[in-house]
Amino acid sequence: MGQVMTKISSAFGDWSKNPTRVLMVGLDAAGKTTILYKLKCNETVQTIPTIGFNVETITPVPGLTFTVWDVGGQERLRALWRHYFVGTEGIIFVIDSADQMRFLDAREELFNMLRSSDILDGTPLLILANKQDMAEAEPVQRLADTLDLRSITKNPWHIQPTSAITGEGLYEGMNAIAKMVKQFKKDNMKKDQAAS
Ligand SMILES: Nc1nc2c(ncn2[C@@H]2O[C@H](COP(=O)(O)OP(=O)(O)O)[C@@H](O)[C@H]2O)c(=O)[nH]1
Ligand SMILES: [Mg+2]
Repeated sequence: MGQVMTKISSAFGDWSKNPTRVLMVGLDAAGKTTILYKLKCNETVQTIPTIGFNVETITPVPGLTFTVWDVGGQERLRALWRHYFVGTEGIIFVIDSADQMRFLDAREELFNMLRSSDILDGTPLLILANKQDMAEAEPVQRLADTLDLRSITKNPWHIQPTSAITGEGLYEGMNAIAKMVKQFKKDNMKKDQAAS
């Protein structure tokens, strides 16, 4: 088992009894599939760009499931997304920090998704500013400004610089979302108790 995986197990460790579904999305080529493989076996693999609504799923530790797809274009498929939003307790939005040409596309996709239905209100959001190993990568604070993350008010969020190639930042990111998801579950439990 890879080092990243071992650390993630400790971040998400006690969740085998309390299953959690995390959605990982982003424009194509942002690095999602590479991150998945890195999380799973700490090895970098060649990936083929995903076509259409191609959903990947992995369970890196018992009880924790990542569901992954590309956003962008494919308008007619968006209606299907809702189905995956139900029961989601964490969102990871991956962005290619070196692809300046598509920052605004990424921002639009992120906000469209968050606004597409109230199902995602309150759901913790982790933004992975990926490909930070590249010379032309946008520094994370500037990327946060460009993406206008401060205008996200309905979701607790955190932005983390990463490199899926070196693995840098992946553990920190997973740790950050694990904390947010735990809090989210706690709050939901309180709400349920208050309602009953
Ligand atoms: N330099 C660099 N390349 C990356 C990184 N993450 C992914 N890539 C490369 O970017 C391309 C697209 O990655 P992929 O995981 O297929 O993106 P996806 O479409 O979001 O699943 C591949 O050639 C990866 O090797 C990274 O952190 N740094
Ligand atoms: Mg992919």
